[in-house]
Amino acid sequence: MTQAPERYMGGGIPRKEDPNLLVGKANWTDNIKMPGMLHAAMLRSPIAHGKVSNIDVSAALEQPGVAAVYTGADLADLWPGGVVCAAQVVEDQKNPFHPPIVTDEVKYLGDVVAVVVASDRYTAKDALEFIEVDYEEHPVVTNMEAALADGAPLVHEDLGSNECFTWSAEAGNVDEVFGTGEAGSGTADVIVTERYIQQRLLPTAIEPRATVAMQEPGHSGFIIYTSTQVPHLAKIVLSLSTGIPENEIRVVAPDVGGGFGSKLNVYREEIISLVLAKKMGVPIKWVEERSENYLATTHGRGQLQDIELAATNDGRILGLRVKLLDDLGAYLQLLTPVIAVSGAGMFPGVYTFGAFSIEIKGVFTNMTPTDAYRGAGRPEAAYAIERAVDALARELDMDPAEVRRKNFYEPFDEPTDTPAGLQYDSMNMQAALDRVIEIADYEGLRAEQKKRRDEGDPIQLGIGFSTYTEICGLGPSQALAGLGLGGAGWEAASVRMLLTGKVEVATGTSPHGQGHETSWSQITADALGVTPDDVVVLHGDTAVSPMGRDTYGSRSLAVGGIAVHLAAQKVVEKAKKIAAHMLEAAEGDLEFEGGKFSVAGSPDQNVAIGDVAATAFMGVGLPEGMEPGLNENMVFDPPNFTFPFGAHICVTEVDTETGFTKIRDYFAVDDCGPVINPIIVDGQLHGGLAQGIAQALFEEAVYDENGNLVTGSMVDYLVPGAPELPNFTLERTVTPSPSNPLGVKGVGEAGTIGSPPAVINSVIDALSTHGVTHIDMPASPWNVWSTIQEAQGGTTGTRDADLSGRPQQATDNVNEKGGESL
Ligand code: MCN
Repeated sequence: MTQAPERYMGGGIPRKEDPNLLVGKANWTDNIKMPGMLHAAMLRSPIAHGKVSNIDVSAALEQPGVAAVYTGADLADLWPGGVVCAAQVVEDQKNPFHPPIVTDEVKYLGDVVAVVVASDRYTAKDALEFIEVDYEEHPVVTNMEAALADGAPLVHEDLGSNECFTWSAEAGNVDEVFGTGEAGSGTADVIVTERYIQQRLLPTAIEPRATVAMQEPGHSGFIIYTSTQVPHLAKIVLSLSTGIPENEIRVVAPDVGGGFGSKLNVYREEIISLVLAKKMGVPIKWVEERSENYLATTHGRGQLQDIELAATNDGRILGLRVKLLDDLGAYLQLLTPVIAVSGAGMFPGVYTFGAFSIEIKGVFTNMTPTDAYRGAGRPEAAYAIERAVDALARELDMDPAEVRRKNFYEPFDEPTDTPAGLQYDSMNMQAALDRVIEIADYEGLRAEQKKRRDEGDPIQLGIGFSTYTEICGLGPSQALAGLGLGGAGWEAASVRMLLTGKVEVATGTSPHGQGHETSWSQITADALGVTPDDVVVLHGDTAVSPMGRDTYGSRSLAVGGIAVHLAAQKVVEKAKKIAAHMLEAAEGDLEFEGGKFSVAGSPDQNVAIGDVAATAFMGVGLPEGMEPGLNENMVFDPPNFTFPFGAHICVTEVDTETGFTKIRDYFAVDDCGPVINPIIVDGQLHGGLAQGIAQALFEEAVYDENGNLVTGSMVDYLVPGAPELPNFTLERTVTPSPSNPLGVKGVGEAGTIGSPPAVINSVIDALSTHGVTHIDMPASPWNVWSTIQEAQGGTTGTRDADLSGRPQQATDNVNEKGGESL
């Protein structure tokens, strides 16, 4: 053990994880090879809705190398629970049974109809061609408003409607503020009415999903290696699906190449692999292909947002009314119904006002199920309020920064009530906004913008703001129960100092790119007075860290990292008792610094914590009655969520002749409380911003009216790369959270939540002299160009977006007291 002279938290030590990842030594699930292992391939429905009237697998069975072919009927008894949904947002939510392999009807393109098991993946895949299936096609519905209309085709005939649930909440006197909804009929002078579309997105982790399931050697139970964010959740859910007792399932997440929320799920392919391993008695591997990933892995977003913002003539917000349609897809995955509901409380954003109401309708459609995708409900909320605040500024002819400032909370550092019934933990929006305005040279930008406008430059400059907050650090068990998730928002850690003074940390978090091995090592090193190199962090295996709630909702540091910190402190407390005994001093007289206990006033009388660990291990010379070992556990259940926040400015150059948008600069001042590792935090922000920009400018899952995914591969689905992205200018303010002893807040999703409205507000700002007040995401060149033409009364032909069967976009409709509808 080397001497630790300094504090590691706050320092940018390089990520421990990277060397293995960079030199090809990572252990991906697809690298796993087991003796006798067979490979599964799924036969997926080529239509979006229909009855399977006949299925003949005999020819496939005859193919060389094929070991088995199963239909849903063959395996139905082995998954009594089906694919599990763990969220119940209202009592009368409709929960259709979700079979891992269908038995009678397919409900979306890619639904699984049969599985082939063969000697290798290519043989299995080739054999799919020999399965004969007859379908009776049923009508398809891909548009949420159409799905709710009388006489709409029903995704689940037996449920009698495509409405899965209606969830609503209200606070303050909404009716008084809005009156009849006309400006002036209530207390509001101005009511801004907007409709926004959150287009569906296709999660594109570098590593698609993969699973190896088998009987655990030497045990009666099963081990499932799977590319997941949630091994602990998977253990429970696989048990509920299959009836295999929970204590006979061990889940291991090897190295996981990203998840972004899409691997916060337990999928049919994991269930199928497990039951095949059980039925066939051999290890079964399934690996998702890239274009299969776009059909079979949950999609993100998918909301239609109607939002009304009420304000006074001088820009003071009085109330907010939101109506949402939430596109669930054909089935409920693990958390589908709660995604929009968990974002509901974030619609008021960083603004304080009195009246708020929201209604969310979850709608079944014949498309891939939606579920968590980086931000999961909060990017949608931040986008809506940040767009609406800009619309208000436009309506009142005020500077967007001024309207925002007028409605911010005064800085606070204790929990503060919000219009949506949450308690924000701490906030200083003024500092973040001041700083971003300064580093962006806002005045200079406005001057340049004016010059370009005056000169009629075809390339116009856009300056877009976003001032956001988000709810993360999921979360207090009690609050999660209130959301319909049952509870269990804690996180666990074990910290053990070994005989040799080295340290093992077992964490219940399950990193898949976030650098927990590094961050948790820093936290532990500071607590124990060792170096991060003295610490090994174990994770992602339910046998190694049996208590865990995994990684999502930017919870890992604020809950799991705190559990590590507190467990390490318990180790120090116990070590102090032993040290006092060893030094024959009173415990109260001991000081602990730099890994040494010393007697106050006589520093030569000291003992290193490593020597204390050896004594504790040997069990000789301990205080009477003390248990041997320096090994402490902690389960931390936070009292509140954490609410990071930030102020962003996106500077775009929009070519009004071609519609091409270039992000020239992106300035972000974010506040996630004290930072454990600035390199990791910058990396999280870079990735998050890139994902938000991707939604704003590039990505959209487009379905045609027959339920075919038109953007079914990376040729059609535009994932931006480094050349499409700007250099980010990042700064931070630091406002500690009272929710945990280190004051930290999450950062894993912050960039994705803050950036889409900054980009779109910027594009609209650039085009405001062309009469543009609204544009949908993604602001592709065609979309921008045709929006300009429409704003100027021209025609544009057919827009790509019309193919999607999305609801027709209402034009902005801004009512002003005494004014006309625009
Ligand atoms: N951190 C820090 N100081 C802070 C806040 C965070 O040093 N004040 C560090 C933490 O120690 C941790 C990292 O930043 O190493 C992220 O921490 P946190 O914000 O707690 O988020 P989680 O670890 O819980 O990660 C989840 C979050 C989510 S929800 C998605 S989605 C997402 C994301 O992380 N998916 C990712 N980042 C991702 N990054 C990669 N590479 N791949 C994904 O799939």
